[in-house]
Amino acid sequence: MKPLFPGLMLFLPVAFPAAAQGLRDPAALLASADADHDGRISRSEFQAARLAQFDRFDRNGDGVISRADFGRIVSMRPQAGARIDALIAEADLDHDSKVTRDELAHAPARIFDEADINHDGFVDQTELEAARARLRTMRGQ
Ligand SMILES: [Ca+2]
Ligand SMILES: [Ca+2]
Ligand SMILES: [Ca+2]
Repeated sequence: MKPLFPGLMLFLPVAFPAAAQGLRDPAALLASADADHDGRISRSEFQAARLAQFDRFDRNGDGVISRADFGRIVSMRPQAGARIDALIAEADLDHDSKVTRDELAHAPARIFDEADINHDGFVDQTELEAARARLRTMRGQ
């Protein structure tokens, strides 16, 4: 079955693979966030897409995202663990090592800000490509 549009894959309720994909490829999260299909991602589209992932990251369903949600992944893949820590640290506004839905909604959009090179509040296709290229460079590919 072909997905209706590639971004739909990210919103299917598949617990781990999609979450891991989002962690591995922030550009994929950005690309899938274009809810109104105008070819560019606004800050609010990005924040909505990020919030839509909350339940997927909250794997044990206790209402908060914490390390407890990623126990096995963290021990199997130290790199993923570092990314999860970074994600939690970025959104954990009251520093209790747990991210609530409200905290995620209000967390800084660092991925978005880095991608929005001309700071017009939108990530367009050129900026998205640049973000992908940067990520590839970071990974040494
Ligand atoms: Ca858009
Ligand atoms: Ca949880
Ligand atoms: Ca918190």
